[in-house]
Amino acid sequence: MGMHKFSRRRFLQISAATFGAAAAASRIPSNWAWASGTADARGVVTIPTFCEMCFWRCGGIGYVRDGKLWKFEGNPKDPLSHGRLCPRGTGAVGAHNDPDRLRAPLIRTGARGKEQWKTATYDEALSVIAAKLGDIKAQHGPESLAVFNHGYGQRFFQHVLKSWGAINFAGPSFAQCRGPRDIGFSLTYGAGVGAPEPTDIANTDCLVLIGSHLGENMHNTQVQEFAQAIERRIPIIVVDPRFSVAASKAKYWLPIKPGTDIALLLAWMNVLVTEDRYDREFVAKYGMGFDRFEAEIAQYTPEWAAKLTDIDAATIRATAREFSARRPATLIHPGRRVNWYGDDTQRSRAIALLTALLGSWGRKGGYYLSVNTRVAPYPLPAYPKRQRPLADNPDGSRYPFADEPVTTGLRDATLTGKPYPIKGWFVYSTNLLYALPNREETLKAIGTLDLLVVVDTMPSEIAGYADVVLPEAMFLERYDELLAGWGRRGWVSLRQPVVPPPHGLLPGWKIAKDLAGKLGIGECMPFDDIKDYLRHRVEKSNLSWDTLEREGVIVGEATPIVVEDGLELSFDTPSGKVEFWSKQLADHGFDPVPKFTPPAAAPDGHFRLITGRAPMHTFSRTQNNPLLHDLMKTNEVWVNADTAARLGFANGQYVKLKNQDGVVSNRVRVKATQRIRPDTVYMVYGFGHTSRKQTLAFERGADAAQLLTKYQTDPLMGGTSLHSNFVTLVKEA
Ligand SMILES: Nc1nc2c(c(=O)[nH]1)N[C@H]1C(S)=C(S)[C@@H](COP(=O)(O)OP(=O)(O)OC[C@H]3O[C@@H](n4cnc5c(=O)[nH]c(N)nc54)[C@H](O)[C@@H]3O)O[C@H]1N2
Ligand SMILES: Nc1nc2c(c(=O)[nH]1)N[C@H]1C(S)=C(S)[C@@H](COP(=O)(O)OP(=O)(O)OC[C@H]3O[C@@H](n4cnc5c(=O)[nH]c(N)nc54)[C@H](O)[C@@H]3O)O[C@H]1N2
Ligand code: SF4
Ligand SMILES: [Mo]
Repeated sequence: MGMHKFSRRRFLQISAATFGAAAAASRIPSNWAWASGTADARGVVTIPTFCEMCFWRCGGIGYVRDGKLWKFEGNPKDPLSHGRLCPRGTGAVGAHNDPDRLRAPLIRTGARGKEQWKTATYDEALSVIAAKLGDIKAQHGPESLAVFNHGYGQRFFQHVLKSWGAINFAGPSFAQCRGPRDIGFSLTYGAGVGAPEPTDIANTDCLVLIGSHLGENMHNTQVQEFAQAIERRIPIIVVDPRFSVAASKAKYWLPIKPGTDIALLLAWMNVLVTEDRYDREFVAKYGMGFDRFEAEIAQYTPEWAAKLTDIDAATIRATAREFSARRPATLIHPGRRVNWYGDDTQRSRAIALLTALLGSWGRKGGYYLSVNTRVAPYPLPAYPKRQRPLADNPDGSRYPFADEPVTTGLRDATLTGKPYPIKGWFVYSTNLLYALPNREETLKAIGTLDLLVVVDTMPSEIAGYADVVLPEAMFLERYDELLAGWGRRGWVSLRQPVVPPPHGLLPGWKIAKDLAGKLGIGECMPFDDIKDYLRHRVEKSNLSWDTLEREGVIVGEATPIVVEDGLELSFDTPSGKVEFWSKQLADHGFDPVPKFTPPAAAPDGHFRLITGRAPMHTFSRTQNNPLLHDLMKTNEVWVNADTAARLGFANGQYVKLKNQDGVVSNRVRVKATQRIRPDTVYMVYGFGHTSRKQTLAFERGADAAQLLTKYQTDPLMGGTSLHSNFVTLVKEA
């Protein structure tokens, strides 16, 4: 995107995993029981596929009994699930059975957002879309369609719309999630962390979680390794304003003042450098600009940080000594959702630098370097040449270090009409009204559109505003693109239908293919059945289709992923080194070594609102799932017990939250607890649904996203802060 010399390579690729069909086949036991489509003695059919209840993509096995989906369990062959799913994965059965699912395409008849529709056939709905897209293209050009997409099914829609000429594609996984982290690491090592994170929790001797709340954040493989780490009794250090589940397993809980992590990280680095506890060999061999870094870091004493963070200097020293004593097998976890305060790229860069001081990059018990997988492509026609700049970041100067498009940048372009008008939104599997901060802006932008298409499985809030809703079969009912996995080894997973979709619902690939036909570009989907497409790719890669269908996953060979195994480190930064002092940041007017700026203080009587996850729900997508709803029906607002007492709120009492801009939430129960700082309140995000068609989730709990009217944009890459709003607690009338 930009003109800067900055790596676009997201994952350090040490070798393309090689798959020999013979080698892979030789590892498969001959008595394999899960032949897809064949029933066992009890009449139970088992079919492997991979999960879409979140984006971790665990391999699972669907069980069908008497023609009905019975259960979904982990696939023991799968490198992510190791045979076990998290509660949300198991709950996929509820997503299949949810009576509130979308059943037919809808065409809007009332005003936007009024949820008035007529049902239509896919053919009718796609005709309406194709006609509107034709108008948009004729009047404004194909660049005027913005595509918001997320999740694994996005691939064929992306392909068809790119073939049609669309160029603006963005997902919340960048600016609203892991983007700042990956850019912070890229600026330091020349490679982002990527997902799944290459954190060697399995082998670490000391785990530092700074904000990352594993155990509530249920990313399966990490949680399994975390459980083992607890059993191994390694020291765990948790930095969180809230006593998280992880904190309850920790040797140290540091209840940091929200927004001051950079100060703590700088002080930790100060201790390592001034007490000579860092990895001199790593720094000498791979480091660039260490002298300038060292000179700058000298001022950040634990005493300096104590005043800012509310963590006393002795604890800062003790924890630094604790984790540096175990280097390089110390893991400072990079977190995942890091869009908190608008300075998040620098916060992540500080984590990357601390990791470098510990020498735990590319090391056992620290970060390993993921192995990539290559699968042969299917021959498809080339996309039309791009005629205009990307709308979110036209010349790369708006977000100089962004290496993916920024959702909120596309929203801005829609609102301003600059650099050119955006007249259509095509939304696939992302509930933009919950995922982006400042809902008013999203609604205002939607108000300017000629066309809003939403592809979803549920009557989500964003679907409520669509002109045309295209329902999709859920993941247990469809094929999708192959998964080329990366991690300790490379692997390939197959998503395949376990049960047929109800109500004649179509899978995404088929909807995309039919849309291509209507748009007159049918040649971009030159296969009748997606199985032909998938099989071609698999066989071209010298893999066995039969094996993949039967086992769901084929795992590549082991190659070195840490220095201890013989891995040679290299760095794709401008200097080819680990950049302790970043010239590219200095050249762009940013701090070459992270600096701490205090976050805005709370207005009088207000509390900072922070959010996170609950183990049994994913974002805003599972609250109506009957099985997961049973496990957790609503959220609560965590309030420090003393604060609650001072304000006269009893535990369990209903309150409403009112933010600094006067936005008032739905009612929610107070959880009065010592497990949170007095200046902060906490809620699980994703509740408080406003879509009436989600009958179980409707108005259950409070919606944290609604209260995020204020946000800062990270000047390096466009990440939007989600922890910069303040609330008061209001008694229910
Ligand atoms: N306030 C606030 N905002 C946040 C976050 C936060 O913690 N707080 N978290 C951020 C993060 S980390 C992320 S990754 C994003 C997540 O953002 P999103 O991915 O947008 O998350 P959801 O809100 O779950 O919206 C997913 C939508 O996809 C639909 N869906 C589910 N499965 C399928 C499918 O198979 N096919 C189709 N077509 N649709 C499907 C669901 O019904 C739902 O409407 O949100 C970000 N935004
Ligand atoms: N069950 C479940 N698991 C999930 C998901 C889900 O929806 N449900 N979503 C997945 C996705 S896409 C993502 S991105 C991850 C997100 O999960 P993580 O990356 O682990 O966490 P966050 O949601 O960013 O952070 C939440 C934690 O940060 C703490 N915190 C808030 N402010 C501060 C601060 O200033 N300093 C510090 N040190 N801590 C702070 C909060 O109290 C909370 O414990 O979860 C993944 N796993
Ligand atoms: S972590 Fe849970 S929800 Fe996510 S893919 Fe794995 S089993 Fe599914
Ligand atoms: Mo995320």
